[in-house]
Amino acid sequence: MNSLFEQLVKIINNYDKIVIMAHLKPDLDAFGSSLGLYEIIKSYQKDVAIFLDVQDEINSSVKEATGLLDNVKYISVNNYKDYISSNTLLIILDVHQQERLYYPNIIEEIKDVVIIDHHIKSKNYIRNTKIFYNDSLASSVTEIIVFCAKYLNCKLSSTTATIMLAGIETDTNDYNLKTTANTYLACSYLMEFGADNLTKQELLKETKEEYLKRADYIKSSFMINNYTAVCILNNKENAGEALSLVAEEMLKFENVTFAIAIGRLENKYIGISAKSIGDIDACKYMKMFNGGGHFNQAAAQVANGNIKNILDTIKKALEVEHESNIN
Ligand SMILES: [Mn+2]
Repeated sequence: MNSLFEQLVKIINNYDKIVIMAHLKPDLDAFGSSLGLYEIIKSYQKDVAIFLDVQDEINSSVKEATGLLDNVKYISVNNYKDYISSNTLLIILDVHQQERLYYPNIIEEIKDVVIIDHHIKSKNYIRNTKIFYNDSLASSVTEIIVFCAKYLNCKLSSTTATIMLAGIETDTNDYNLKTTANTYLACSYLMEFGADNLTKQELLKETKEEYLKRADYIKSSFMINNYTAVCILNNKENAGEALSLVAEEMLKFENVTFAIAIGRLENKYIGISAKSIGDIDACKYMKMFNGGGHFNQAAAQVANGNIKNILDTIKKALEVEHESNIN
Protein backbone atom coordinates (compact mmCIF):
# COMPACT_ATOMS: atom_id res chain seq x y z
CA MET A 1 0.00 0.00 0.00
CA ASN A 2 2.86 2.40 0.80
CA SER A 3 4.22 2.16 -2.71
CA LEU A 4 0.78 3.21 -3.96
CA PHE A 5 0.97 6.35 -1.85
CA GLU A 6 4.45 7.21 -3.10
CA GLN A 7 3.40 6.64 -6.69
CA LEU A 8 0.30 8.75 -6.12
CA VAL A 9 2.28 11.73 -4.86
CA LYS A 10 4.64 11.49 -7.82
CA ILE A 11 1.75 11.48 -10.27
CA ILE A 12 -0.18 14.28 -8.54
CA ASN A 13 2.87 16.51 -8.79
CA ASN A 14 2.80 16.21 -12.58
CA TYR A 15 -0.60 17.83 -12.98
CA ASP A 16 -2.03 21.35 -12.65
CA LYS A 17 -5.49 20.20 -11.80
CA ILE A 18 -6.97 17.13 -10.20
CA VAL A 19 -10.57 15.95 -10.29
CA ILE A 20 -11.85 13.39 -7.77
CA MET A 21 -14.88 11.35 -8.74
CA ALA A 22 -16.66 8.42 -7.10
CA HIS A 23 -19.63 6.30 -8.17
CA LEU A 24 -23.19 7.03 -9.05
CA LYS A 25 -25.39 7.56 -6.00
CA PRO A 26 -22.38 8.28 -3.80
CA ASP A 27 -22.52 6.94 -0.26
CA LEU A 28 -20.49 7.96 2.77
CA ASP A 29 -17.53 5.78 1.76
CA ALA A 30 -17.44 7.37 -1.68
CA PHE A 31 -17.81 10.88 -0.28
CA GLY A 32 -15.66 10.36 2.84
CA SER A 33 -12.76 8.94 0.83
CA SER A 34 -13.13 11.77 -1.72
CA LEU A 35 -12.89 14.37 1.05
CA GLY A 36 -9.91 12.69 2.66
CA LEU A 37 -8.04 12.56 -0.64
CA TYR A 38 -9.10 16.14 -1.37
CA GLU A 39 -7.40 17.32 1.83
CA ILE A 40 -4.30 15.26 1.12
CA ILE A 41 -3.95 16.76 -2.36
CA LYS A 42 -4.58 20.26 -0.98
CA SER A 43 -1.67 19.77 1.39
CA TYR A 44 0.53 19.53 -1.74
CA GLN A 45 -0.73 22.99 -2.81
CA LYS A 46 -2.53 21.51 -5.77
CA ASP A 47 -5.71 22.70 -7.43
CA VAL A 48 -8.25 19.95 -6.74
CA ALA A 49 -12.02 19.60 -7.05
CA ILE A 50 -14.60 16.96 -6.19
CA PHE A 51 -16.99 16.14 -9.01
CA LEU A 52 -20.34 16.15 -7.21
CA ASP A 53 -23.47 18.21 -7.68
CA VAL A 54 -24.48 18.99 -4.11
CA GLN A 55 -27.81 20.38 -5.36
CA ASP A 56 -28.53 17.08 -7.02
CA GLU A 57 -30.68 14.40 -5.46
CA ILE A 58 -28.05 12.72 -3.35
CA ASN A 59 -28.21 10.36 -0.41
CA SER A 60 -29.46 12.30 2.65
CA SER A 61 -26.39 11.39 4.76
CA VAL A 62 -24.03 12.62 2.06
CA LYS A 63 -26.04 15.80 1.68
CA GLU A 64 -25.81 16.41 5.41
CA ALA A 65 -22.07 15.74 5.30
CA THR A 66 -21.54 18.28 2.50
CA GLY A 67 -23.25 20.85 4.73
CA LEU A 68 -20.63 20.35 7.46
CA LEU A 69 -17.80 21.75 5.34
CA ASP A 70 -17.17 25.08 3.67
CA ASN A 71 -14.35 25.67 1.28
CA VAL A 72 -14.57 22.43 -0.62
CA LYS A 73 -14.39 23.00 -4.35
CA TYR A 74 -17.13 21.05 -6.13
CA ILE A 75 -17.59 20.85 -9.86
CA SER A 76 -20.53 19.34 -11.71
CA VAL A 77 -21.70 18.47 -15.18
CA ASN A 78 -22.69 22.13 -15.65
CA ASN A 79 -19.30 23.69 -15.08
CA TYR A 80 -16.54 21.08 -15.18
CA LYS A 81 -15.47 22.13 -18.66
CA ASP A 82 -14.44 25.53 -17.31
CA TYR A 83 -12.39 23.83 -14.64
CA ILE A 84 -10.41 21.15 -16.46
CA SER A 85 -7.36 21.90 -18.57
CA SER A 86 -5.16 19.82 -20.85
CA ASN A 87 -3.11 18.90 -17.81
CA THR A 88 -5.78 17.42 -15.57
CA LEU A 89 -5.69 14.14 -13.66
CA LEU A 90 -8.83 12.21 -12.81
CA ILE A 91 -8.80 10.14 -9.62
CA ILE A 92 -11.64 7.65 -9.36
CA LEU A 93 -12.60 6.26 -5.97
CA ASP A 94 -14.82 3.36 -4.86
CA VAL A 95 -15.65 2.16 -8.39
CA HIS A 96 -13.75 0.88 -11.42
CA GLN A 97 -16.34 0.53 -14.22
CA GLN A 98 -17.13 3.42 -16.51
CA GLU A 99 -20.90 2.88 -16.47
CA ARG A 100 -20.98 3.10 -12.68
CA LEU A 101 -19.13 6.42 -12.54
CA TYR A 102 -20.90 9.48 -11.16
CA TYR A 103 -20.49 11.00 -14.61
CA PRO A 104 -19.37 8.31 -17.09
CA ASN A 105 -18.59 10.71 -19.96
CA ILE A 106 -15.73 12.20 -17.98
CA ILE A 107 -13.54 9.37 -19.30
CA GLU A 108 -13.83 10.92 -22.77
CA GLU A 109 -12.62 14.28 -21.45
CA ILE A 110 -9.84 13.41 -19.03
CA LYS A 111 -7.49 10.75 -20.32
CA ASP A 112 -5.11 10.44 -17.38
CA VAL A 113 -6.78 8.31 -14.76
CA VAL A 114 -5.97 6.81 -11.37
CA ILE A 115 -8.31 4.28 -9.78
CA ILE A 116 -8.42 3.33 -6.11
CA ASP A 117 -11.14 0.83 -5.24
CA HIS A 118 -12.02 -2.10 -3.01
CA HIS A 119 -14.58 -4.05 -5.03
CA ILE A 120 -14.16 -7.44 -6.68
CA LYS A 121 -12.66 -6.69 -10.07
CA SER A 122 -15.24 -6.69 -12.81
CA LYS A 123 -14.48 -7.68 -16.41
CA ASN A 124 -15.31 -4.29 -17.81
CA TYR A 125 -12.91 -2.23 -15.73
CA ILE A 126 -11.52 1.06 -16.99
CA ARG A 127 -8.36 0.38 -19.02
CA ASN A 128 -5.16 2.38 -19.63
CA THR A 129 -4.92 3.89 -16.18
CA LYS A 130 -1.83 5.44 -14.59
CA ILE A 131 -2.58 3.52 -11.41
CA PHE A 132 -5.13 0.76 -10.93
CA TYR A 133 -5.21 -0.11 -7.25
CA ASN A 134 -8.01 -2.40 -6.15
CA ASP A 135 -7.70 -4.02 -2.74
CA SER A 136 -10.82 -6.13 -2.37
CA LEU A 137 -9.80 -7.03 1.18
CA ALA A 138 -10.00 -3.41 2.36
CA SER A 139 -13.21 -2.65 4.22
CA SER A 140 -13.68 0.60 2.37
CA VAL A 141 -11.80 3.05 0.18
CA THR A 142 -11.90 5.37 3.16
CA GLU A 143 -9.70 2.89 5.03
CA ILE A 144 -7.09 3.08 2.23
CA ILE A 145 -7.21 6.89 2.19
CA VAL A 146 -6.74 7.07 5.98
CA PHE A 147 -3.53 5.06 5.61
CA CYS A 148 -2.51 7.35 2.78
CA ALA A 149 -2.94 10.45 4.98
CA LYS A 150 -1.05 8.79 7.81
CA TYR A 151 1.80 7.65 5.56
CA LEU A 152 2.16 11.09 3.99
CA ASN A 153 1.98 12.82 7.37
CA CYS A 154 -1.07 14.78 6.35
CA LYS A 155 -3.31 15.77 9.24
CA LEU A 156 -6.94 15.56 8.17
CA SER A 157 -9.48 18.01 9.59
CA SER A 158 -11.72 16.76 12.38
CA THR A 159 -14.85 17.18 10.25
CA THR A 160 -13.41 15.17 7.38
CA ALA A 161 -12.27 12.53 9.89
CA THR A 162 -15.83 12.35 11.25
CA ILE A 163 -17.33 11.86 7.79
CA MET A 164 -14.70 9.24 6.97
CA LEU A 165 -15.49 7.34 10.17
CA ALA A 166 -19.14 7.29 9.08
CA GLY A 167 -17.93 6.02 5.69
CA ILE A 168 -16.11 3.05 7.21
CA GLU A 169 -19.08 2.29 9.42
CA THR A 170 -21.42 2.31 6.40
CA ASP A 171 -19.28 -0.03 4.31
CA THR A 172 -18.69 -2.51 7.12
CA ASN A 173 -22.30 -2.52 8.30
CA ASP A 174 -21.23 -1.33 11.75
CA TYR A 175 -17.95 -3.29 11.77
CA ASN A 176 -19.68 -6.60 11.01
CA LEU A 177 -18.47 -7.20 7.47
CA LYS A 178 -14.97 -7.06 5.99
CA THR A 179 -13.62 -5.63 9.23
CA THR A 180 -9.95 -6.34 9.90
CA ALA A 181 -7.24 -5.11 12.25
CA ASN A 182 -6.48 -2.46 9.62
CA THR A 183 -10.07 -1.24 9.74
CA TYR A 184 -9.88 -0.60 13.48
CA LEU A 185 -6.45 0.94 13.06
CA ALA A 186 -7.83 3.34 10.44
CA CYS A 187 -10.66 4.25 12.84
CA SER A 188 -8.12 4.85 15.57
CA TYR A 189 -6.22 7.25 13.30
CA LEU A 190 -9.48 9.04 12.51
CA MET A 191 -10.11 9.48 16.24
CA GLU A 192 -6.59 10.94 16.53
CA PHE A 193 -7.53 13.41 13.78
CA GLY A 194 -10.46 14.46 15.95
CA ALA A 195 -13.39 12.47 14.55
CA ASP A 196 -16.51 13.07 16.59
CA ASN A 197 -18.71 10.08 17.38
CA LEU A 198 -21.88 12.06 18.04
CA THR A 199 -21.75 13.91 14.73
CA LYS A 200 -20.96 10.61 13.02
CA GLN A 201 -24.06 9.08 14.55
CA GLU A 202 -26.13 12.03 13.34
CA LEU A 203 -24.83 11.45 9.82
CA LEU A 204 -25.76 7.78 9.89
CA LYS A 205 -29.33 8.42 10.97
CA GLU A 206 -32.17 7.52 8.65
CA THR A 207 -35.74 8.77 8.52
CA LYS A 208 -38.51 6.98 10.37
CA GLU A 209 -40.14 6.28 6.99
CA GLU A 210 -37.03 4.54 5.66
CA TYR A 211 -36.80 2.44 8.81
CA LEU A 212 -40.46 1.45 8.75
CA LYS A 213 -40.39 0.60 5.07
CA ARG A 214 -37.55 -1.82 5.67
CA ALA A 215 -39.28 -3.27 8.75
CA ASP A 216 -42.37 -3.79 6.63
CA TYR A 217 -40.40 -5.79 4.07
CA ILE A 218 -38.75 -7.86 6.77
CA LYS A 219 -42.10 -8.66 8.35
CA SER A 220 -42.79 -10.91 5.38
CA SER A 221 -39.39 -12.65 5.45
CA PHE A 222 -39.27 -16.40 5.95
CA MET A 223 -36.80 -19.23 6.56
CA ILE A 224 -36.03 -21.74 3.81
CA ASN A 225 -33.92 -23.95 6.08
CA ASN A 226 -32.57 -23.72 9.63
CA TYR A 227 -30.21 -20.87 8.92
CA THR A 228 -31.32 -19.12 5.71
CA ALA A 229 -33.70 -16.17 5.80
CA VAL A 230 -35.27 -14.88 2.60
CA CYS A 231 -37.08 -11.65 1.98
CA ILE A 232 -38.87 -10.85 -1.25
CA LEU A 233 -39.36 -7.17 -1.83
CA ASN A 234 -42.52 -7.54 -3.75
CA ASN A 235 -43.66 -4.11 -4.67
CA LYS A 236 -43.73 -2.06 -7.80
CA GLU A 237 -41.10 0.45 -6.85
CA ASN A 238 -37.45 -0.06 -7.27
CA ALA A 239 -35.98 -2.21 -4.52
CA GLY A 240 -32.33 -1.56 -5.37
CA GLU A 241 -30.87 0.09 -2.31
CA ALA A 242 -33.18 -1.68 0.12
CA LEU A 243 -32.00 -5.15 -0.93
CA SER A 244 -28.61 -5.00 0.69
CA LEU A 245 -29.94 -3.34 3.85
CA VAL A 246 -32.73 -5.86 4.26
CA ALA A 247 -30.34 -8.80 3.81
CA GLU A 248 -27.96 -7.28 6.35
CA GLU A 249 -30.70 -6.74 8.86
CA MET A 250 -31.95 -10.33 8.68
CA LEU A 251 -28.48 -11.52 9.77
CA LYS A 252 -29.27 -10.01 13.16
CA PHE A 253 -31.98 -12.59 13.81
CA GLU A 254 -31.32 -15.63 15.92
CA ASN A 255 -30.12 -18.70 13.97
CA VAL A 256 -29.82 -16.75 10.71
CA THR A 257 -26.36 -17.03 9.20
CA PHE A 258 -27.31 -16.67 5.54
CA ALA A 259 -29.72 -14.02 4.26
CA ILE A 260 -31.08 -13.35 0.81
CA ALA A 261 -33.15 -10.43 -0.40
CA ILE A 262 -34.69 -10.45 -3.87
CA GLY A 263 -36.59 -7.72 -5.66
CA ARG A 264 -37.13 -5.91 -8.93
CA LEU A 265 -34.75 -3.11 -9.86
CA GLU A 266 -35.26 0.15 -11.72
CA ASN A 267 -33.85 -1.38 -14.90
CA LYS A 268 -36.41 -4.24 -14.80
CA TYR A 269 -33.74 -6.71 -13.76
CA ILE A 270 -34.19 -8.83 -10.68
CA GLY A 271 -31.68 -7.91 -8.01
CA ILE A 272 -30.38 -10.39 -5.44
CA SER A 273 -28.37 -9.54 -2.35
CA ALA A 274 -26.81 -12.36 -0.33
CA LYS A 275 -25.06 -11.97 3.02
CA SER A 276 -23.38 -14.60 5.12
CA ILE A 277 -21.94 -14.76 8.60
CA GLY A 278 -21.63 -18.54 8.61
CA ASP A 279 -20.14 -21.28 6.45
CA ILE A 280 -22.11 -20.45 3.31
CA ASP A 281 -20.15 -18.68 0.62
CA ALA A 282 -22.47 -15.88 -0.54
CA CYS A 283 -20.30 -15.27 -3.59
CA LYS A 284 -20.63 -18.86 -4.78
CA TYR A 285 -24.40 -18.53 -4.71
CA MET A 286 -24.44 -15.22 -6.57
CA LYS A 287 -22.06 -16.59 -9.21
CA MET A 288 -24.86 -19.01 -10.11
CA PHE A 289 -26.61 -15.90 -11.46
CA ASN A 290 -23.46 -14.36 -12.98
CA GLY A 291 -23.06 -12.08 -9.99
CA GLY A 292 -20.10 -11.71 -7.70
CA GLY A 293 -18.74 -10.31 -4.49
CA HIS A 294 -17.10 -11.69 -1.40
CA PHE A 295 -17.62 -14.71 0.84
CA ASN A 296 -19.65 -12.59 3.26
CA GLN A 297 -21.55 -10.39 0.86
CA ALA A 298 -22.38 -10.74 -2.80
CA ALA A 299 -24.99 -9.67 -5.29
CA ALA A 300 -26.37 -10.45 -8.73
CA GLN A 301 -28.71 -9.04 -11.33
CA VAL A 302 -30.84 -11.37 -13.42
CA ALA A 303 -32.10 -10.14 -16.79
CA ASN A 304 -34.78 -12.61 -17.74
CA GLY A 305 -36.00 -14.52 -14.80
CA ASN A 306 -38.63 -14.74 -12.19
CA ILE A 307 -38.25 -14.53 -8.47
CA LYS A 308 -39.76 -17.94 -7.80
CA ASN A 309 -37.27 -19.72 -10.07
CA ILE A 310 -34.36 -17.86 -8.54
CA LEU A 311 -35.46 -18.87 -5.09
CA ASP A 312 -35.93 -22.50 -6.14
CA THR A 313 -32.44 -22.59 -7.62
CA ILE A 314 -30.94 -21.25 -4.40
CA LYS A 315 -32.97 -23.64 -2.27
CA LYS A 316 -31.83 -26.65 -4.29
CA ALA A 317 -28.20 -25.61 -4.20
CA LEU A 318 -28.40 -25.18 -0.43
CA GLU A 319 -29.89 -28.66 -0.11
CA VAL A 320 -27.09 -30.12 -2.23
CA GLU A 321 -24.49 -28.33 -0.13
CA HIS A 322 -26.16 -29.58 3.04
CA GLU A 323 -26.21 -33.18 1.75
CA SER A 324 -22.56 -33.09 0.79
CA ASN A 325 -21.66 -31.77 4.24
CA ILE A 326 -23.40 -34.69 5.91
CA ASN A 327 -21.81 -37.32 3.69
MN1 LIG B 1 -17.04 1.52 -0.71
